[in-house]
Amino acid sequence: MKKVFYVFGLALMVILAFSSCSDNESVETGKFKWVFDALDWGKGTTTYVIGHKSPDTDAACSAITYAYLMNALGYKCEARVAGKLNNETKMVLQRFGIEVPKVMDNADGERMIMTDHSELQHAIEGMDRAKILQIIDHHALGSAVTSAPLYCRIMPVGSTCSVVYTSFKDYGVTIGKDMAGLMLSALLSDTNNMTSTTTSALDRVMYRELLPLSGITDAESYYREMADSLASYSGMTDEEIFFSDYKDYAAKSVGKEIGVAVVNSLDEAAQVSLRNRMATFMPTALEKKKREMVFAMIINKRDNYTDIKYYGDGAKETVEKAFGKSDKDYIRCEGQLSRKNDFIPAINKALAGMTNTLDN
Ligand SMILES: [Mn+2]
Repeated sequence: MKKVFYVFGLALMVILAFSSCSDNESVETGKFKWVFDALDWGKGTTTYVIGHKSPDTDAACSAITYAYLMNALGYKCEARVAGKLNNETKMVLQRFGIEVPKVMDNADGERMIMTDHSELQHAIEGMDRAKILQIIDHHALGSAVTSAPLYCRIMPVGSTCSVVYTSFKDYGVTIGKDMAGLMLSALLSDTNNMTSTTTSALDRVMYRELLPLSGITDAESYYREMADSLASYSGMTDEEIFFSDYKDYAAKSVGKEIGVAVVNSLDEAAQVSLRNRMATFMPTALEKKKREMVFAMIINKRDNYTDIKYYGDGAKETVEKAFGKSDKDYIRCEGQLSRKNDFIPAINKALAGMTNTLDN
């Protein structure tokens, strides 16, 4: 009799050991998606997923793909964009048959998921009065605060879509052709075709997996098509071009109230024309956005250089301190400067030396 109990006990232990083993395996396939249940989704309420103002391809595509992922996990989400899309993003969405999300300009009282930003300056109006359920990003942590615990995933990788990609993998959601295409395009866009210094090992793994899934056969010519679309500003006013990829930065984070626009060209003629057009508009931009200084980074994507135009009190001194003196009315730098990784840190450093008002 004792022996029977012994055998039974042993069998039970084996079963327990097996079940705990399969528990471990399921960690990788999204066992812990219950963490999302703990968020306050509201009954029957739609949560909006949105990127930063002046949306670029990563801002729009991270919102679309993350909203898709949340819906696949059973949460009612819809993607939104914070303004008109640039021609590159339009081309990408069209290519993969995805509709352009509706524009949302006020988040007051809404349930929100912020992608590709966590800084209120870069968010639509009312984000400080919204219920922010999640932040999915790859920038320095910004000023958004929440009253309830949130789900936050911020990684030092090439694009926010790289972060979204890790969530697809972790929660076991299949990546179809369209989602693969959007995430890959955002990665190519944010990393200048995998050449920028922000490109991480994770980005390269993602690139290898998503390229065949997306059905893109010639990555080089696809990227060229994206770059061409980005640099085509036909029919746009100086103001529309200046604000198509523009960000404000606060004095408390960089030392002065500044605004930085990024524009792209593909040849010297367009470069000269954009330099002049941006210079003409910059005094208006300074007034409109109530900035102390405004800058325009004009990037030649074919020949790999960046011209910096500046406007405002002390702007010339600041930019010369950061990037070297110039005898022209702009400063030329080798390579395609990243606003986030090259320009802002250098300006921050220059302003810190000049004003000593920085707190970090
Ligand atoms: Mn991004």
